[in-house]
Amino acid sequence: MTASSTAAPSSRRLLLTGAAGGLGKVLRQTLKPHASLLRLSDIVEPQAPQENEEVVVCDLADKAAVDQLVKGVDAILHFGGVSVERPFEEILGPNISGTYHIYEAARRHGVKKVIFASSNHVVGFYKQSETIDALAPRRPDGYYGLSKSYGEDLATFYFDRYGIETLSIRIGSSFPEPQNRRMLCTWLSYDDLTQLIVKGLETPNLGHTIVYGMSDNPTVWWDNRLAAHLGYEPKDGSARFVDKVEAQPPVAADDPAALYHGGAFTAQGPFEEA
Ligand code: 15L
Repeated sequence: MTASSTAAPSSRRLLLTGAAGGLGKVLRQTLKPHASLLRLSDIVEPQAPQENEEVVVCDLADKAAVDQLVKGVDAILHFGGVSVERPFEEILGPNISGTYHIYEAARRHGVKKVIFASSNHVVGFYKQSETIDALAPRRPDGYYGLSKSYGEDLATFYFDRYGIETLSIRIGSSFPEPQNRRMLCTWLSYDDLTQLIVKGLETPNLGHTIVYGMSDNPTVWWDNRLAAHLGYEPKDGSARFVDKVEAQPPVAADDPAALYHGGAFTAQGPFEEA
């Protein structure tokens, strides 16, 4: 039997998928104090294991491999899969089948908590003039956003049917600093992302909670009051980057980057056969 994910970090065994990716590499460092063991997986080999780490190469599209991957952990931080807009065929295995495999393995092995790296692209087609909360109907802006939307549906289903709890973090733009005007609104610092994950691990009765992953930015399009039970208090904000970003050339008013929550993602595709 696995320990509860709300257990003290000294006895918390975490699986991090996508550990060789941009956010995965950051979380590998920042989550160290919050886990007794970090099992790090990716489709490409993550860096060699350090103390209290295990490294596993795993294709999320391989159901049997994912089943083995999940065995013996207390909670899963699911950050693996394709993280940008791509043709449906490239998204299907890692993101859609892969997330299903994660939940099935969680069910089979009695893992009761998942932190799911969802994305703002599940609501990417809202206009930047609109502010929405987690109850707003989803408006995915591409196949990537659709796969995250499906992941959120899996989270709801596996809670209702099997009691597996999930925090879906609709990550805005998690980079060292905001890279453009849109990201002044969507930016999520690495420290605030880490705080959200830890809140997700420690909050009891999570059910399926959806939270927008953003720092305390001067302008935001998302309302997190429905996730108040997490007690998330962002410590960073994009205000200190405003001057630097606004020195960039202006963006045309009809550019998707200036129109939609999802920015340029809303204008990608179609992906025709060669
Ligand atoms: C995402 O979901 C992507 O993974 C990331 O690369 C960024 O593009 C981000 O959204 C964003 O919207 O800025």
